[in-house]
Amino acid sequence: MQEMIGNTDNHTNHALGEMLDKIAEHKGCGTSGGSGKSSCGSSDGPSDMAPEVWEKVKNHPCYSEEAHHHYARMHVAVAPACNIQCNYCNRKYDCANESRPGVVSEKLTPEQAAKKVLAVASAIPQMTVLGIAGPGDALANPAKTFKTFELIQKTAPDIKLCLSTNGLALPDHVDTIKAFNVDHVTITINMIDPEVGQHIYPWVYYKNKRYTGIEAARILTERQMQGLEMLTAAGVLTKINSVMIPGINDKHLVDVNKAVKSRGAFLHNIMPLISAAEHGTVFGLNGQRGPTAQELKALQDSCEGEMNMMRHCRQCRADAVGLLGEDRSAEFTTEKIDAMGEVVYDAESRKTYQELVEAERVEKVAAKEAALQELDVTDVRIMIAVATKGHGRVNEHFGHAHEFQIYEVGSFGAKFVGHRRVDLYCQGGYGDEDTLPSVVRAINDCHAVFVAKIGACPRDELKAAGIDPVDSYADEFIEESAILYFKEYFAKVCAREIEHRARGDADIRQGAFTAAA
Ligand code: CLF
Ligand code: SF4
Repeated sequence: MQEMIGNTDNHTNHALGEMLDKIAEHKGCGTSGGSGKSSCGSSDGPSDMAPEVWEKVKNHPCYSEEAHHHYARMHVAVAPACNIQCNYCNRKYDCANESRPGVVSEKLTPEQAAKKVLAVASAIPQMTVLGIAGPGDALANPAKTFKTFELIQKTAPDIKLCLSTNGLALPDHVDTIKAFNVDHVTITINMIDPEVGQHIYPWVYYKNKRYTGIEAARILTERQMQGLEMLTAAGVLTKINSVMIPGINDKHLVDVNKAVKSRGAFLHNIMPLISAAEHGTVFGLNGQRGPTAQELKALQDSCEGEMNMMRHCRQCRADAVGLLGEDRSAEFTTEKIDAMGEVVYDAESRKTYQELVEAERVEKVAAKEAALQELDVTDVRIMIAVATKGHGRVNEHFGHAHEFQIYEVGSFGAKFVGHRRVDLYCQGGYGDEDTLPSVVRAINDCHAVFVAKIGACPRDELKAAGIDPVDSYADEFIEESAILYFKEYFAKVCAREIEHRARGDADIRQGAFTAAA
């Protein structure tokens, strides 16, 4: 049994019991050797998959967790219409299958989109993927979606093409998807049982007719499964998005996971329902809650044995630009792009920049491997929150973090397991004391928080909450730092326990002596 050590005493005590058995087994700390390394989920690297698959995912920030620290994606909002209705969607806003609810994107024509892609690609050379994810459904607007792909393929052939769909129209477009060399398709699949589906989809519009209830859900699931099988047969990588809706499909998503895996899906991304009355959705208005972070993680964990799970999704908007987790869309509004005149696409300087990124990735992996050497085999794990603005490094100040990336660390190494959004603590150069408790709450199951810099006040508050504020790894690689920290932590815990045991033995001997006397 593996245990998680958080910052609570009972967790610690329980895990230590397990750890002591390991210490006994291995005759003390530091003597056992063995790596116990594993990689899992979308953190997989080139040694975990076929070379042609690695080639497709290595620079895609959504399909490779490791790549998302280095490479960016952009969306163009060219697809306004939709052919189904989801109870978590309000058509005033972007498609909630691939975006945070309540967001409105600036709609573009394919020609405007093509110009925007060139402008962004020139300004952000690590932007490697163009996705079409709404604001409606990419394949309910096939002419606009494929026209955009055609224009990009001509002007910027090095950019990967990606699309997201609810799947209803998918079987009709697999040939075109293949013809445009679209290597990545996301299908949102929330159910495989129409009995469940009827509570999520009030209607679908199929072959010029509107269907409702169980019949609507049955048509949708049949088309989704058919489309997935066709994509797999065509060699297109598929990611399945599922929205976790407590009480409606939460338990059922385990069956969805098995069904999509058996049909060749590459990655499963279970996202939380985000539901609020002000979004004006059916679920928002009837008080349907979303899952807690713990419920989401438990479901993701339970599915992990079945297939790769994505945990770094940021539910981005239909005109998102930048690294996942950052939003640079405001820098590239239609007004600003129109004012640019002709945009020249400089493929060479993009290539040069990406070569530097690749060199940094190699350095990062080597640093991680070196840190993993001689780490004792143990089932102890801790969680660490990290403030980062990219490149896989600890390079963000505590007060400037909009989110913390969460890593689980143990003898297997450091594994990304999620992220926690927080309100900005530093406002106009001053710490916002009202915000601090909510930031601490967001990461209170973590043992430490790694930051580039932190002030005295949040440092004290974190310590009081049992979270170790660590700024000694500023600008270092995250995974290497996390492993080094874990080693130190583990050595300290072992030493303390050995001392504790020795004291316990002495007390027992003392007790025996006193009793005998
Ligand atoms: Fe966009 Fe989606 Fe392609 Fe990525 S997003 S179409 S696969 S390029 Fe990525 Fe954004 Fe999550 Fe989507 S983080 S919402 S999974
Ligand atoms: Fe809304 Fe997307 Fe569902 Fe269409 S598929 S109803 S746009 S969430």
